[in-house]
Parts: sequence; C-alpha cells; structure tokens
Amino acid sequence: PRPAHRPIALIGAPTDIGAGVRGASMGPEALRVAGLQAALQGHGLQSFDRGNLSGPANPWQAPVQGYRHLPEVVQWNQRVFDAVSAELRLGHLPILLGGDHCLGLGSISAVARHCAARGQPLRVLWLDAHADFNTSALTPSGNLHGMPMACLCGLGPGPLTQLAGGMPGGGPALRAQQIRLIGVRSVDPGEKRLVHQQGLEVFDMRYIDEAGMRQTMQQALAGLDADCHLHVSFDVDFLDPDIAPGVGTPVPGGPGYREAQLCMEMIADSGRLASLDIVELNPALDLRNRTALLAVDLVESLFGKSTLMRVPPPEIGTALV
Ligand code: 6HN
Ligand code: MN
Ligand code: MN
Ligand code: MN
Repeated sequence: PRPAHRPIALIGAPTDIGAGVRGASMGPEALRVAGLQAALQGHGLQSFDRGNLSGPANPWQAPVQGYRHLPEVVQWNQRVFDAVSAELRLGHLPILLGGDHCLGLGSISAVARHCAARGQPLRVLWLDAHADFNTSALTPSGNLHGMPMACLCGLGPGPLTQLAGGMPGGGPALRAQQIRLIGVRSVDPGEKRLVHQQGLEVFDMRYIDEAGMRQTMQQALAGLDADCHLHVSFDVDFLDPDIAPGVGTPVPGGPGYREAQLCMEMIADSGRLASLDIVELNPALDLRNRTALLAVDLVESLFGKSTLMRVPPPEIGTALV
C-alpha cells in the first residue's frame, strides 16, 4: 500500500532534555488527550499506541563544553532510534510524539539507516521556525534541540552523529540534498553561515510570503522518486504563535491556519509520507490544549483528511466555462 496507509505506531518520548524551557515532556499525553489516535482511526487508518519510552530525568544543568545534558540526550535518542527502527522493520509508519526536537536525531537516524539498507531514496521535510543547525561552537544556548539537523549532517559529537554505530558506510545520516527546511524565521548568526555553507534548501518565511505556500510545497516536494521515503519532522513552533501558543521557543510570523493546512494537504497528496515526528509541543505553555488540538487537526490533513473528502475544483488558472 501507499506508505500513508500502513498501520501507524504512536511512540511517546516524554522528555524536554534538549530544550531550554521545561514542559515538552508532557507533549505525548497532551496529543493523546487531544484525540490523536481516534482522529487517525476516524479516517480509516489502523494505529497502535505503543505507550511511552522511558529515559533519564532532566537534571537541569548548565552546558558542558557547549552541550547541555549530552549524555542524557544520547540515551533518549538511542531509545527513540531502537523504537522507530523496530516499527519500520514491521512495515509500520512510526509517529514520534515528542518531546523536544533533539529526538528528531534518533528518529531520522533510524529512518536513514532503514532506507540505506534497502537502497531507498529518502527526503526529509523539516517544518520549523528554526534551522536547528547549531554546533557546540556556534550555539547561543547549549540546548541540543537547536542542533539535530547539524548532527544528522555529520556535524556534532560522535555519540550523536554515529548514533547506534552509525551508517553502513560510516558517513552522516543525511546529505544536504535530502533536506528541505520550511517556515524558518529565526536562525543564529553562525548557524546561518553554516546552513549556507552546507547548501541546504531553505524555504524561509520571506520565501513563503513571496511565492505562497502552494509554490513552496511544490518545490519542496519536486523530484520525489516513486519509491521515496518521505519523513516529516514537524516542530510545532513552525506555526504562528497566535494559533499555536504552546511551544517553548515561539517566533512571530509563522504560517497561519490555512497555510499550514495547505502545507499538510500537499504532503498528503504526494502519497509518500512514511514517518513523522511531532515535537516541541509544550502543554505547560498552552491554553486549554488548543495547540495540541491544532496539531492533531493538521496531522489529520497530513494523512489525507481533506483529500478523502474532496471534489476537485477546476485547476487554478483555468477559466470557468
Ligand atoms: N527548536 N537557535 C536556538 C538555539 O538555542 O539553538 C533555538 C533553537 C530552538 C530549537 O525549536 O527545536
Ligand atoms: Mn476530525
Ligand atoms: Mn526544531
Ligand atoms: Mn523550532
């Protein structure tokens, strides 16, 4: 079947170990309370809730050599790696319920290893207000949720770049050409230079303002092979904080409700979505769980809610007769 019709496995990773604000550890439960599993089942998708992974508590310490909580971040990511790998082996579509965005490292490392073993092409869409491309030398905070993209590209500490023994050939989990950053509007100065130097394709908010979400997503999804594995790493701070206040690092000027829906719908239309992270939801900062409810609504669209209901209108630009 199309990957989006595979059985879905929900994996909770209740930690804020990589963040600078506490509370993302409550994200998995808030997504459950918002009805994530029922929403997926309502669209005819089979899903299992695997419950929560466990890992070290947040010791809330200062950075050591540019990293906060590196040993704990490694442990959490190893567990995420193992859990996501197991679901992929079973032919399931894993959804990682974060937790902060440092966990994208374990999730995407597992996906990259799985694809490499099968010779399958992989593309990663990173929906985020931030580039998450810092290194220990560049980071203003030491928070590892600001570094997973760089680590996946091989720039970071060995235990994270070579998670669970690393890729078969010893290289990084991802190459820049496999990545599309979408919604970016807050990048630190050194981080900006590194993103450019690495040649990442960035659809920042300026680009989305000028080109529109439709053209942005057409370009971000262009050239997908028919057997491509598409991974979406959805940092909830991608969304405008006016509609999604429950995040630890809000940045004004993100996509609004309709733009975000279109983004998700166009990903659904590709038919290639095969794994997903939902991260950085912080219920301690939310208002009556509305950010979690919005995330569930958008994830429904990601799995084809609107597509299933849609009577196609005439192509845009086609004159009505
Ligand atoms: N996130 N660039 C900032 C830092 O501390 O490195 C913020 C990172 C936010 C990360 O939202 O996943
Ligand atoms: Mn619904
Ligand atoms: Mn992020
Ligand atoms: Mn972010």
